[in-house]
Amino acid sequence: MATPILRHLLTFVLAAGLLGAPALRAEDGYDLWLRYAPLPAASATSPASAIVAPDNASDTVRAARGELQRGLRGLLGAAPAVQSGLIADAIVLATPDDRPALAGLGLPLAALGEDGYLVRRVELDGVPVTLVAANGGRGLLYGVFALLRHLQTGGRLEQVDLSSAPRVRLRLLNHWDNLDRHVERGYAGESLWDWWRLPDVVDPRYTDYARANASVGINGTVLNNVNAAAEALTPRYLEKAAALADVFRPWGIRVYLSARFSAPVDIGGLETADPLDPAVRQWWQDKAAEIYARIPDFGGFLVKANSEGQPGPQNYGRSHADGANMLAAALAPHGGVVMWRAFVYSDTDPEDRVKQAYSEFKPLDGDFADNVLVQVKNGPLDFQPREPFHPLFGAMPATPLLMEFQITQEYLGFSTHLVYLGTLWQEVLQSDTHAAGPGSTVARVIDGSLHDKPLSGIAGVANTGTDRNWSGSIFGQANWYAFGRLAWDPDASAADIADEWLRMTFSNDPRFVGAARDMMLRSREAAVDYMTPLGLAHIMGTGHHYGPAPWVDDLGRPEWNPFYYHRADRDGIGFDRTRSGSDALAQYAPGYAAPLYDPATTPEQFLLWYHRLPWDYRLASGRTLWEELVRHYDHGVAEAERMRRSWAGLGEFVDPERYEQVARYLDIQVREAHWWRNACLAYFQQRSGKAWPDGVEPPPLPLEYYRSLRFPYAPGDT
Ligand code: GCV
Repeated sequence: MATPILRHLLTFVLAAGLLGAPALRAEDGYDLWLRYAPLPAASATSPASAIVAPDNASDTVRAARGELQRGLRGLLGAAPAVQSGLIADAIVLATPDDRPALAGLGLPLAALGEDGYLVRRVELDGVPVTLVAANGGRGLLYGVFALLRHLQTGGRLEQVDLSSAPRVRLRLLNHWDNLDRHVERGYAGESLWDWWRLPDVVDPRYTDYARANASVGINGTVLNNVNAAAEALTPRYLEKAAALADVFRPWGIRVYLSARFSAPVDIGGLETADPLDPAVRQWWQDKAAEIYARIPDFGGFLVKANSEGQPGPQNYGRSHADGANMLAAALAPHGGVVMWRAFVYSDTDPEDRVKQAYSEFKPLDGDFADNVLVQVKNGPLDFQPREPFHPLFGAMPATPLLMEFQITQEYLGFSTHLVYLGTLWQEVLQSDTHAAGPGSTVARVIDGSLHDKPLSGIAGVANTGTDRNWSGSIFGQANWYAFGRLAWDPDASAADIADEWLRMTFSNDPRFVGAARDMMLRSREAAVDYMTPLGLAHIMGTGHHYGPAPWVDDLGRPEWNPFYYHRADRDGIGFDRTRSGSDALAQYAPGYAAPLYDPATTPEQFLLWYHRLPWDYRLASGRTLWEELVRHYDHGVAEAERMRRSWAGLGEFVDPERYEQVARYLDIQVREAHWWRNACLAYFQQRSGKAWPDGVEPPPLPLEYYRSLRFPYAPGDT
């Protein structure tokens, strides 16, 4: 009997043969959204006659030129030659410096800054051309990728008219990659960085990584885990990091490192890492000089300090600002920055965990040096399927706040669940902090415009690894892509991003794009519903965070336990964060918080995040809380099944290899959605003592079964 993959291949070959159409070539996902698949004859755009670029091109312009050739070769079947003389219908890459004629065109180049671009049809010295203009090499590179995206998504060369500049300065990936290649919370194989063989062996894959990042405007990468090994700062590893920096540089990507705060002791032979100790300060200054000697455009340090066991300034009775400023002083002469993480919660403080970062950092507003950004996760807990935005956004007007999103799906089913995160990030970025009145969105805090901050940044915890498809799954690539596009423009639409990713990754056929975009846009809400509906959070398995475990209540510290976050018993469920509880709401501006004090005016998506309510509490639907909880879990499962059905109808648009991988993963997702639903409902039913609502299927197995499951080899664990 034919296996599913064989069956699919057969259908494919037969269909292609019968219809006389060429079969789609098998693809393994390595090419990401940069496949440059031939444009169908009907939509083919007129070819370009040549690529015109300056003779004395920088490495970055050479990279742009090469990418344009590569892209056009794939899309149009032939790569135009590169030359320096103007000819009609050429694509011209130009900056005002190398082509003074640009000045006469009245183009709005000043508004583009260093990285913006403009692509349009113009007459240059009387010759009609497609112009890619920018103020420097990086802008040209981004312009080339924008032009290629335009063609890949069905646009025509002769109609091109694009202009864009990034709203955020630092657009970074954070790799939680250890030096032994284990990736903390990684679900796509090992670390891309082959530390052991570097710098002698420089994998060509590093260039493809840089191309992919540059194509979405990512301009920096933190190579190593925030749970940092001090060895990353030793000469041996700096040499390796320098080799990576050399590969990334032409693509506009700077290298950053996570710094372990105790490095002066761990590798420096000092007896203290006290940030006010002159010898410690000198050690970091010397270390910075050593790094810049090897990596002249080194970006700076990312630091996790006094968090989850990492050392930090508080070990010496100093503040986070003391620690950050000491490193900032070492980097400042070289132009580097410090990204100091606010992901802190104490192992002794009984305060509601989601309040602790604000309590710690808000009083430090104004104390940080100019080259420090405080890096804040999107929500106050930890990358849950849904959380409110972090109360620090808008609350530190004197400090640049750098957004930390998680691209890797630590709490969202790992790489085998299709969960498009563009919608999650958009929800956060469009949240209104009300910090300076209505319209003070998180996006405006992050891009620096709300509080007039020249330094701004967004980071995404990478989902890349050695898997051929980079992200562990094909649809996981969409999250990498969407992160980059939102980092460039935090007001971009998640739906538009999904649309363009689908077109570049699979097909421009509207029948495919419409159905697949619908899957993507519904997928995050589906995951919320089958995992943590109505504002529930952090009920995943201990340590690995795989699967449901709402029952865990016996770990050493209260906030390690899922039970801490829902507190379900006979009387009700939820965490009271109003005045009668932890009053976490007081950390938000009144314009945001006021309606949330009352459950009746709290959006249902945050109901149990802010309120503890009896099971018979009636929601707007007229259903009780218990009935609504059951309904949401059932809806999540139905949505997962719907995704699988939708994909089953899309086989004709996708090559067999990628089609099959997505299909098999959707099988896993459906199975695990059922598992989540059954395990959580079995548990909450037992806690509540409520009868199953009419027509609802009780879980097929007893609670004890779900509780007995163990996953000792789940990937990505610490
Ligand atoms: C890198 C969560 C994750 C940890 C991670 C930590 C952090 O707790 O489970 O793996 O550590 O966040 O962001 O520092």
